[in-house]
Amino acid sequence: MRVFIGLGSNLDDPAAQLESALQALDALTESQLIQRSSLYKSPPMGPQDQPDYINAVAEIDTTLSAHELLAQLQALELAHGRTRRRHWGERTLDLDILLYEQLQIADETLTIPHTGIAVRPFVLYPLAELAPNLCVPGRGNIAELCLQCPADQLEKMEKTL
Ligand code: ROI
Repeated sequence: MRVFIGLGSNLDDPAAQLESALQALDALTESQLIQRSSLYKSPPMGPQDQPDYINAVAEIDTTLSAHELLAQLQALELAHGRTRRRHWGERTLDLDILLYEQLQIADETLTIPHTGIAVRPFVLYPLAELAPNLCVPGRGNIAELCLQCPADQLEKMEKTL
């Protein structure tokens, strides 16, 4: 299955957190890292009294189900010392399933496509770097969604891999 995962961090050397998370995704059971976006820097959405975020998107190929993958990603977040300090607050590592094939899921634990996908530039633009022509079920084509999502606060960083 073709799956896109959003990565974010704003604590404990965010860029290093993301690089290490990308390696962990490549090593994930029943999965393979296909491609990764550049790193992007942006001011926090939500409470402003926290550091800037670094975000990226990864594409993996996996035979894990969406819920199996979620459990794996949550374990990875914990392994990276994630603590949830407050709602919409700072975190060492955030891993979100953005898209799982063209599946639409909404249950107690999982919403796919990810809720913020169409309105968060730090998700949409790295995703567009990997798959501009992909369709987000119920929302439309990624390149078109970008046109309606201003990216003036988003800074693309040097690709490191
Ligand atoms: N803001 C930015 N810029 N990037 C994120 O990844 C991010 N993640 C979050 C909240 C707190 C909503 N703000 C964010 O969860």
